Amino acid sequence: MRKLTITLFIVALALAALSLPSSSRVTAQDDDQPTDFHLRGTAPQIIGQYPDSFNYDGSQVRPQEWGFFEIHFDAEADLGLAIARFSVDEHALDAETTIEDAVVTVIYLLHGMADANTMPAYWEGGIADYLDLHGDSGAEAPVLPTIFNNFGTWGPTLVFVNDEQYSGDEMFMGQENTFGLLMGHTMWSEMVRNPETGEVFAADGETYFDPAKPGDGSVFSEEISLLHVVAHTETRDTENFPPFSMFLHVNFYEFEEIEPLDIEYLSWEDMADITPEAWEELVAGWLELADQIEAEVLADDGEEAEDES
Ligand SMILES: [Cu+2]
Repeated sequence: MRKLTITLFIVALALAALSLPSSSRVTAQDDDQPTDFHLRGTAPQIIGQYPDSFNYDGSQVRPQEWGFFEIHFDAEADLGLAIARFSVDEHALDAETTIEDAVVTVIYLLHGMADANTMPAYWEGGIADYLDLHGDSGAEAPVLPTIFNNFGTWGPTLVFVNDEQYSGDEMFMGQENTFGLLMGHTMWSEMVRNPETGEVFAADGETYFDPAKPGDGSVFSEEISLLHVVAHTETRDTENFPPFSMFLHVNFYEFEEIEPLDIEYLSWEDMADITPEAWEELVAGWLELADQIEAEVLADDGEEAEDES
């Protein structure tokens, strides 16, 4: 398996080196492209559940009643805050936990790693912008076809099911996991799935994508129109795909640009000597912000429903 992974990686690198930029894609940073992102996604669909959170045939892609993914990212400074919250009808989170009629909240509080030297170069410090990921891009696991993204992020997250934290592993990024952090990843991507059926196709557009063939994929549309929420543990579970004990994967299909937040973003320096009291206050603040956004989103939904009737 290890040998296969290394071979795939070398093949991916070779392909990445050979590939020429296609006309409709931006492969290098233009000076006039924004590096500041303020977005609110809605229309959530949960992608699969334990033991398959990519579900290429779409059979376990389930739209949820309501939800939002609000993003405030500064890709230059690698600072920002993003909060997702969505209703869940029924969902197998891990081998032992199925949640029902719940509300899940995911908070992306920091980006990258405490020691900047230990992260992959393609993370660009934690918030990368205008880049290909997955497939044969040579960046990220080939769990999806190669897709172009306006941004991709990596870093710690907090997950709550209703008011209760779903704590991660005992260790996180090589340190004692005092705050119950999980590993987070987000992307703002091309429409890699058929938004109606949830399917992800190989290059022929007919057979389903197979991660064993990372270069053989296609996208439903090249429009940047899909926001991804990912949070997972570091503990391995080879019964699960991807092989972590918990892997949460949610897509948001509608989005609008919004105003920046008037807050100071958390930095790794702040985090290094944070007190338990300060941490509690921060978490309470993020959850309060989530409540405010939820109220706005539900009020908007109510207005739309009224317009339709
Ligand atoms: Cu990704």
